[in-house]
This record gives sequence, C-alpha cells and structure tokens, in this order.
Amino acid sequence: MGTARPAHDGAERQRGAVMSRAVLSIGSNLGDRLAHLRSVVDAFAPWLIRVSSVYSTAPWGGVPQQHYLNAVLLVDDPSADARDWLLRGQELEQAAERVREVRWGARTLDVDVVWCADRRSDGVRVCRSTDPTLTLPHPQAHNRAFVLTPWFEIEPEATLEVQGRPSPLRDLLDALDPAEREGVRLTELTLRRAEP
Ligand code: A4P
Ligand code: MG
Repeated sequence: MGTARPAHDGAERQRGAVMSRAVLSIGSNLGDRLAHLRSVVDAFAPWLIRVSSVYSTAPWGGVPQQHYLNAVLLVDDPSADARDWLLRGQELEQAAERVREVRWGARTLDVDVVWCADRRSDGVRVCRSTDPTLTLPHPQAHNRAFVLTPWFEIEPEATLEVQGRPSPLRDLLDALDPAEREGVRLTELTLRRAEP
C-alpha cells in the first residue's frame, strides 16, 4: 500500500510478461504551447499507442491565468513501470524549462500520470498508490474535463476508479458542471505526425 512501484521480479520482466500501460495528461499555457505538447509526443513516440486531439481549455483550479492547450496520450512499454512514466514526464517538463511557482499555476509543460496498469500473464492489474510523489489514479482526474474529454475521445470504453469504484468516463463527464465541460474546446491543431 502506498507505493506505485509494482513488484516486478526480474525474470518476469525478461520474459516480457509485465507491460505497463499508462494514460498521460499533457498541458501547456506558457510559451509555444503546441511545441511543448509536441515535445512529449516526439519523446514518447516509441511507446505511443494513441494520441488525442488538442483542446483549448479554461484554466482549472482557481488561479487566474491564460487558457491551456491539453491532450491525452495512451502509452505502453514492456520495460516501464508507473514511476518510469512520471520520471520521463518530469524530464520533459525540465527540458521545457518549467518553473514551479504556484500550485495549479501557469506552466510551459505539465505531464501527469492519470492512470497506469500492468499487463501480466495472469491479467491486467490497475496501479493504485497513495504515495504523494505518485498518486494513482491521479486524484483530480475525475474532476477535470480537460483530462476526461480527450481521454474519452481515444478510449471511450475506459473506466476510472473514484473512491474505489470504477466509473465509465462518460458517466464522470456527465457528472461534471456543464460550465466545466464547456470550458474544453476541440481545436484543429494536431499532435499526430503526418504519414510519410
Ligand atoms: N505527483 C503525485 N501524483 C502524480 C501523478 N499521478 N502525476 C506529484 C504527476 N505528478 C504526480 O506536481 C507536484 C507533485 O505531484 C510532483 O512532485 C509529483 O511527484 P508538480 O507538477 O510539481 O506541481 P503542480 O503541477 O503545480 O501541482 P499538481 O498538484 O500536480 O497540479 P496538477 O494536478 O498537475 O494541475 N488547467 C487546465 N485547463 N489544464 C491543465 O493542464 N494543469 C494544472 C496543474 C492546473 N490547471 C490546469 C492544468
Ligand atoms: Mg503536475
């Protein structure tokens, strides 16, 4: 309890029986916002399964600041665990010269691990953790249309555990204040690379 590092035994990793799948929320509201989001898609290209559209979103959390661009990625890597996804995201935040000043304040790049699961020979195990350095599932995801809307776009069948109970994303979106949902607008911007 309280740790996000799954108990992977080395032999299991070598046999490829463990695979970590994660949902990442990426956001930017400072500098070249689209370039910051693209830096994540480029760096995560080897593990990328799906990438959402780009959404323009009203700032969440009560700190006055400019609108964000947000998107959600679905990634998969046989050799990664939940903490690897966090560390990879934080490296990219640093590369974007992110400065931490105000909680929920403006930032060049934010990469949050929303959800993570291990795929094993005996099925899928959702990662749960109360560790403050990596809380899973992300404790605010169900309150955020800027996470749920792009995630629903790329994985409409997904569920998210809220207080221990799995809920379909559609139900979580419907439960939000309409103003919260309406603050999330689809753009024509894209993070997908053009086919060669
Ligand atoms: N941390 C714990 N669990 C996680 C997790 N699942 N994923 C820890 C990522 N990080 C996690 O984060 C603080 C600490 O949270 C880290 O040390 C990490 O180990 P931070 O990135 O340093 O600070 P922060 O981002 O300001 O705080 P916080 O609470 O993580 O904020 P959020 O949740 O990232 O929210 N509005 C819109 N429209 N779009 C946005 O993208 N983003 C935020 C930031 C606020 N409002 C927004 C948006
Ligand atoms: Mg964050």
